[in-house]
Amino acid sequence: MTDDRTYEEKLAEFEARIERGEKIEPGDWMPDEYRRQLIRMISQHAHSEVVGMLPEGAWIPHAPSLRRKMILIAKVQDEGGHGQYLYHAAESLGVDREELIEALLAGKAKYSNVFNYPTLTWADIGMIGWLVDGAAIKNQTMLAHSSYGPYSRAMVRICAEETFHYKQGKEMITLYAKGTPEQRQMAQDALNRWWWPALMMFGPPDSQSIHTETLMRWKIKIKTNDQLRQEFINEIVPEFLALGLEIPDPDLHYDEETGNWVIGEIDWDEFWRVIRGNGPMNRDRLAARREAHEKGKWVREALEAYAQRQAQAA
Ligand code: BYC
Repeated sequence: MTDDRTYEEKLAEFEARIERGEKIEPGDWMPDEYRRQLIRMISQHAHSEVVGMLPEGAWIPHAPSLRRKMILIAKVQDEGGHGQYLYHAAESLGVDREELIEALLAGKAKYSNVFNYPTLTWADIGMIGWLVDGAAIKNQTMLAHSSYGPYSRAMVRICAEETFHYKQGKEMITLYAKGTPEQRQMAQDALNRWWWPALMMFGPPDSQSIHTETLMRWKIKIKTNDQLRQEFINEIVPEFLALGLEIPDPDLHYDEETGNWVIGEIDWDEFWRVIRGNGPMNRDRLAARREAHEKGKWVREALEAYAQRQAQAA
């Protein structure tokens, strides 16, 4: 059946559907820019999950007990699974997964700033679970209401698993903050190093954000970067303070009038440097992904050969 509607008519119907709270599904008409924005965002998100396995994965051989090792292995596996859901969600928009991965390996695709920092001590594992996954959950709970069906459904499932990650991280840091002076120092040091990169995860300030306006118009994002960052700060600051940990920000203060914890200036030069490939661990992260991709080549070839055999037999 031919569709005789003009572009303007299709756009108006598309926007009316979003306004009514309907989900847009893969076969539905959508503006090219909506598709392009989703591919950009979902693929960056998928890459973040897969690259995000590396800083924590490095500590699997050094976990201090069998219980901690099992939890960490499960968490890192979950992140790989999240990458899979998200590559699938991106593929539902007509893009090829191989192409997306090639862009990552070539250093052309972005992934979350936060995974370009090293994990120096075991407490970093707890801090990533609590602080980094906490920030991710804040953002992803919002994205679970996204207008694109496959992305919003992937977020619901991912958030459920992330909640387990968050709890194990919080349990660990709570234990260390109340533990020996060495453990307490380790927890504080981890907070000092992960605080600012975690706040940067929400993206640049609204005044410098390029995509927020378009994403919010089509309800891909429901809140701005600064709104989510502030909500997260308000939730997490009292929790760290209650444990006697110090937030590494001399300007942090509570504003009675707005009910907000107000932070000092974020070093946005550092953020842009890191996301453009010049953070402390960018080169190592991409080298590790390239090596893993190369080592997995025989598996992809075997799967391809198997699929061809099945097709011939059918
Ligand atoms: N890192 O216009 P803006 C996890 C880029 S993983 C890097 O504000 P937008 C976990 C942005 O892409 C969870 N780049 O963008 C896994 C844009 O560049 P391009 C990861 C960033 O889209 C393993 C430019 O800056 N979560 O939880 O409106 C272990 C301008 O930004 C970042 C997601 O991926 C950043 N932080 O808003 C443990 C969530 N921020 O594309 C845990 C999905 C911005 O023009 N993504 N940029 O070259 C989003 O929600 C949004 O894309 C963002 C940015 C809030 C990140």
